[in-house]
Amino acid sequence: MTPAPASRRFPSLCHWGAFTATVENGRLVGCTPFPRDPAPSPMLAALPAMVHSPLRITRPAVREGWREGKPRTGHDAFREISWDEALDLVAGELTRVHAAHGPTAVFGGSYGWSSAGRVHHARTLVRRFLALGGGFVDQIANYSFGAAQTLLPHILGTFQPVTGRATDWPSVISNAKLMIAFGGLALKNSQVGSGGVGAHDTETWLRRARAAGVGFVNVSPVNADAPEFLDAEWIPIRPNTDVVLMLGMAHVLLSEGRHDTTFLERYCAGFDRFADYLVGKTDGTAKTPEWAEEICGVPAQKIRELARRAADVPTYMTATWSLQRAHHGEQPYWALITLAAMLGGIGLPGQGFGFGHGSIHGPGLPRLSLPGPEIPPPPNPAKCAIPVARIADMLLDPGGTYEFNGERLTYPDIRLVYWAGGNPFHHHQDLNRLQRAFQKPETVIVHESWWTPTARHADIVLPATTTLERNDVGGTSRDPFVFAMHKAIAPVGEAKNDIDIFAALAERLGYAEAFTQGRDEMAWCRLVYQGIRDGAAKKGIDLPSFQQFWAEGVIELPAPERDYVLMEEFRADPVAHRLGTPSGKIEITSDVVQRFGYDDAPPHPAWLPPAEWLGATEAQRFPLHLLTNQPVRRLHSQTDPGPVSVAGKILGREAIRLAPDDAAARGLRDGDIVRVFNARGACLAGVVIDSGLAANVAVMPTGAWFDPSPSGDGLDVHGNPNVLTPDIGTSRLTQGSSAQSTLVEVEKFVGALPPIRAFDPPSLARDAAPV
Ligand SMILES: Nc1nc2c(c(=O)[nH]1)N[C@H]1C(S)=C(S)[C@@H](COP(=O)(O)OP(=O)(O)OC[C@H]3O[C@@H](n4cnc5c(=O)[nH]c(N)nc54)[C@H](O)[C@@H]3O)O[C@H]1N2
Ligand SMILES: Nc1nc2c(c(=O)[nH]1)N[C@H]1C(S)=C(S)[C@@H](COP(=O)(O)OP(=O)(O)OC[C@H]3O[C@@H](n4cnc5c(=O)[nH]c(N)nc54)[C@H](O)[C@@H]3O)O[C@H]1N2
Ligand SMILES: [Mo]
Repeated sequence: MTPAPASRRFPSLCHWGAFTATVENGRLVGCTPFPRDPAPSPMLAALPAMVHSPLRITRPAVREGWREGKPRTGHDAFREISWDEALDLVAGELTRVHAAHGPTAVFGGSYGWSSAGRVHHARTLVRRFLALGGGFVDQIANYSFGAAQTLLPHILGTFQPVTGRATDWPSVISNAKLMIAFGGLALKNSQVGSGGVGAHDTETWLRRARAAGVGFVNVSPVNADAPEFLDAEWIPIRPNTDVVLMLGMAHVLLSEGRHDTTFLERYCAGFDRFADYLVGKTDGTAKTPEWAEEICGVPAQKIRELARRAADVPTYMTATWSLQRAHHGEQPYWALITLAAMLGGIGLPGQGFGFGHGSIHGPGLPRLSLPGPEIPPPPNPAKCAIPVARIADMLLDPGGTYEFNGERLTYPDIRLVYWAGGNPFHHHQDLNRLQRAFQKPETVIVHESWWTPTARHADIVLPATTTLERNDVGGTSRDPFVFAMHKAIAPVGEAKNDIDIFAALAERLGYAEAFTQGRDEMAWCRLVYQGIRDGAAKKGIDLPSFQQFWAEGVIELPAPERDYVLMEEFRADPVAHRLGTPSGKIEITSDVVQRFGYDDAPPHPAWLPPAEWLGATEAQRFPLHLLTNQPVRRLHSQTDPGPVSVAGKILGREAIRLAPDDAAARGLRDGDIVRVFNARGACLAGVVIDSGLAANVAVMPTGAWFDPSPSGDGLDVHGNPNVLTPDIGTSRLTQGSSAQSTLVEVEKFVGALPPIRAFDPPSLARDAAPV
């Protein structure tokens, strides 16, 4: 009998949950979910295969053809080099570009989710490294809620309500009778929290709400956006037209005198100007339910009923972040706040509005208001940043001007791109355009653990460890747990920790001390933990010593003594707790936004048709509205080659969901491979027929690894929908991502299926012996 291999267990964490890593013979063999987690994510099962995947980058590598200026195709060959050579190359390129062009020629925004561990958070580290090295061009806001992040300060004086700071579930459960969820409450999204999740309890809270008699309404093009146990009423809506439904409801409240005039006078500014728009004084069109029905497809009678119901019973309203990830995506958010103001429940227990309940783990979770574990990067001496989603515009148009939130700005001339902890060839829109934009810089440097599409577009690739290969501390302000993440296995291949790569580069560049501050890994872990401990101490909570925390692997912060209610203090005393807006009130009309004079961002909520939607002329050529939502089987593009994600593919391609009539009209059946296309590009996908979709709506999750066809015809053979999405800002006000405003056509794919190459490592030459 052979003895069982010695098995060791380590506490660990990723964005989709906490777990115990089981290690045998130096290999990760299993992930056992955190015992306190009532609904662990199935995505945990992808980790062992991913950590030991043949797609791991095991040695530093340089792209063949880089020095000769050959285009970056995503399928180039690489040559492996030693760490010494690689670090000299990177330090040399940074020095050369800084000397010749200054810090604004280095782009280091490096957007992306990186790891749940906060010491080794790659994006934070690259910004820290570049800031201390003289500066760089950064990225501000995010793809998640970029439009809201810039808009909400004009209306509420802060964007906190969009980050997940919401009225606690217990308050909603005891007080609300109706919850209207624009974009639904899909549990697939609450698998994930940036910085990790302790207990996945969104389902628990939703079930309690249902049991307490809260009625749910799911306003979404997708029925599956509400879990069945909610018995939600489904109101199918045309994508990107929620603002129209809300305006129709607002019109009912106003014309039937059901709006709360006292609340509007005391707590809001500019309702009268909005009312003039609502009744048609300003543009000759009254925003009646009949007007709304024509545009959003929801019957006028239904709009009336919903408005009356919301006025009759205590109502809580939420919207997913996806609503604002669309052209003119500010409008549904502004309209939702306005609608809640007209209903008068803002600041009362269980009423008013919130955001993100269907987007992420955490909104509504009772949690003490404490900062999560983090080490913010130092100030950037170059003082230059672009709105995150304007990256391709920046690369393609150096010196070009653009507008953003009241400012006219100029794009810098980028020579070097540095990315660690993100995958722009997943996250950005119009990837064929991004690929053209990526030809502009002289040098692209990427730290990655796997040969992702972004690593394949780099010139110098440095292999990074995964969280299992280092010690860290993880957690988020949206969750009451803080986790110790123990190093479970040795680095795979020659992979190094991002922090050590940057320290070695800083050493070569002469600022090692500033970068490391003399700390090693465990000293950083202690520092991060101490930050949480100090924050807790200020609230009178005594947390255990680092030693004890590290040994036990987890701490749980106590539950708050009373429910948090969004804007409760403002409601109680609007003078003492005036908002950070110019009027100190909720700005239903904003004079500041009016002064900007943007025709794509008026001073109050309004219907502005997006460039692409089912009512656009474009819809004659491309008659399906494509929603690219978050994937149920992975986090964005992470673990896409792993077993959990791959099990959801159809002949290796990403799935596209089509309504039965839309499929029948094109002669398509379940399992067919189709070409999804528009004027920007095309991708392959496998058909899934779904009777729970609004008419003319197609749904494809994001994150299939970009696999451009070698013929250069703009076809992605794997099913990455970002070859189809438009690369335009939400508006000049917020310049967010407009991913959800996409029209496409679908046709049966004929001919031999092209092979998927994204899951094979690139061709790798090796001319130096491993060190
Ligand atoms: N069409 C469309 N596009 C979208 C969206 C949409 O709804 N529709 N959603 C957008 C949103 S909200 C977001 S947040 C973005 C997400 O975009 P990203 O955050 O860029 O996507 P990820 O796939 O999470 O990429 C993270 C990368 O970091 C790498 N990584 C992880 N840990 C480490 C580490 O420790 N070190 C290093 N060096 N690398 C590491 C992973 O391997 C992975 O490649 O996508 C956006 N794109
Ligand atoms: N499993 C998993 N969960 C995730 C992520 C992941 O990659 N995987 N990513 C995380 C990240 S980074 C973020 S930012 C959040 C994003 O959270 P969201 O952006 O809110 O997520 P989505 O899944 O794109 O959208 C939620 C639902 O809104 C609906 N919807 C789309 N457009 C419209 C519209 O115009 N009107 C209405 N009424 N509904 C619409 C879609 O049917 C969709 O299912 O998700 C997080 N959660
Ligand atoms: Mo996001």
